[in-house]
Amino acid sequence: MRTLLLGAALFVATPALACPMADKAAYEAAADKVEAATGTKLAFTVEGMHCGACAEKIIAALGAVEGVEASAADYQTGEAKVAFDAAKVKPAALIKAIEGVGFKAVVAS
Ligand SMILES: [Cu+2]
Repeated sequence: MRTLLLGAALFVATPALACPMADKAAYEAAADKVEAATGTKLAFTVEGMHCGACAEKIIAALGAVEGVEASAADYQTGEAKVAFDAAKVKPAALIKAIEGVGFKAVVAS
């Protein structure tokens, strides 16, 4: 039973850990979109990301905030970048969105 559970846990964990190179490429493509966006740009240092799925969670949470134009998150460096309409959303709301899915974030200096 114990072995079976461990096997299942590894099976679930594998896809996200399968290819850090692909995750890096996905991050760079997303970061390029943030750079190309017209809005205000801000970088965050995020604590607690450990795989591509964590990064996806953060991107989804930021994307759901009204006023966010583009976002990117890299679990390998703990970095997140957001382009947003400063008239519609404040940085504190972006941090709240990241915290809402279980991560800690501070504005990167
Ligand atoms: Cu993860």
